[in-house]
Amino acid sequence: MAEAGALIAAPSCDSLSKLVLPNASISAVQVVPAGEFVQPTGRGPNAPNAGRGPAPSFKDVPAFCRVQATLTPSADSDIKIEVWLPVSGWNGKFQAVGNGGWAGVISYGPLGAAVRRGYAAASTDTGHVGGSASFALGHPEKLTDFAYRAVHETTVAAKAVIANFYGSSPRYSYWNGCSTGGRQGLKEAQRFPADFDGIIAGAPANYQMHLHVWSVAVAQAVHKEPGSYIPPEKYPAIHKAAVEACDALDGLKDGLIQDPTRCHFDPKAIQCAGEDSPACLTAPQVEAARKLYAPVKNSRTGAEIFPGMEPGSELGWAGLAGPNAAAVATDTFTYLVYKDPNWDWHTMNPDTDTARADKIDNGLIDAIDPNLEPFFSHKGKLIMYHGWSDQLIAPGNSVNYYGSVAKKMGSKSGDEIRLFMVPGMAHCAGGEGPNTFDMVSAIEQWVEQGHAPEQIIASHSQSGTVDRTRPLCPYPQVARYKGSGSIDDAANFTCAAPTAP
Ligand SMILES: [Ca+2]
Repeated sequence: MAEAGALIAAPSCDSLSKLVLPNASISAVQVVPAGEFVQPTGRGPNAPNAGRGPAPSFKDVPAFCRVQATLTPSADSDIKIEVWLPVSGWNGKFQAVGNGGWAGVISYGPLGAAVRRGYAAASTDTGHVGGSASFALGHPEKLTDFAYRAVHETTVAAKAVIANFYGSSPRYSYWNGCSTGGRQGLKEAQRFPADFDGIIAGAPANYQMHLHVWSVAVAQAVHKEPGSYIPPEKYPAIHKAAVEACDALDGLKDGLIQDPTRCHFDPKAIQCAGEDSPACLTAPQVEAARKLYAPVKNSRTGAEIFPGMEPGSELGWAGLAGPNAAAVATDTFTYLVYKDPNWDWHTMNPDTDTARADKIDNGLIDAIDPNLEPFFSHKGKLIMYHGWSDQLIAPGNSVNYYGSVAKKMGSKSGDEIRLFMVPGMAHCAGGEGPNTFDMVSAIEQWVEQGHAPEQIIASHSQSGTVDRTRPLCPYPQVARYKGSGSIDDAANFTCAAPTAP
């Protein structure tokens, strides 16, 4: 049965095909009836969502006007964007959603989630197809599109499409992204401070050059010699030992390490006494595991290049410490730094290659500027979050960026930026800790009502049933048990300053 709203709005959706925007062409417009969106499929590794988890469901996405456009801010640009406009029940607001890895695909799942909440939403592929950085070879303008231009241009175009469709501009505009999407959000705050009123930046890959030096260094640590490699069947034993060593340090035995920075677990604790087995580590594996927990440093100056894995992250180590270095990281050197498809990751030298990558990037992709004065002056609010068990981007990176902003902006920063570290959460989602939470409501209440988030309730589910809730606390606060009641109920916890170690 067609919805009345769809029938009324269809003509104006249609008319968007004639909309003229600078450096843009509308390629298709259509009303998608409620629940009928089907994610485009492609072939091979470049297919939308390939290797990025199960395909999202769109069954409960209400009817929307789907606008597809191509943006060409440079002669070499080929930026695909989609703007999804609810045909009825628009909440008057705009939400742009971020990408993962090297992008190269529209983020359909997050678009659907935004429209479900009544948002007009937008996503871009950032100007190339497929999740590799090979597009950048010989295409500096396309690299600029990936680095920041595609997101900004998408935002400008989407706001124009929204104004045209509804007859009014969005009352509030938000960014919502994790990983590369977190980097994109921070880049927006730093470079285009007027684009968004609120930004959610999860587990940001905002120090990409250093992040990828570290990612490759992790692979080098477990491939130093054949005996260094830690087979994944040993991860549970390391994980168990780390959690057992540090669980109680936060005052509560709950299987979670509330603040891993206080945990000084030495994997030598499970070094094999006799026969090698999945329950213990050989001496070279102990050495490799120690390197994974440690930050990567410049061997001459001692300067930290990037923080290490935290205790608790072990179950996800295959992401970077598998049989090969992660392609998302080696691509930075292959296609951006050395521009040599035959570059061998075994040859990376953190001392020299960090400086080389920094020099070549020169702040293009990296988004580490701590000066958020223009964003704060625009009344912008920034929520960051990061799982303490992140296996792909060391969580200390978010602590470092947050700290750099606090140092630069002084006492103002607490009113404009908050960081929520998530015990036991892996990269952007998943993990043993409560890892499902509603950052969109938190940023809405902060931006629209002036209520800064004092805590955000997170939940953990097993087979679709919630088995634990827990407050996430603004860093450096941690969730502290009140001393009575279920440890699986958030009501029995309070956000408090960390106690002295
Ligand atoms: Ca604990």
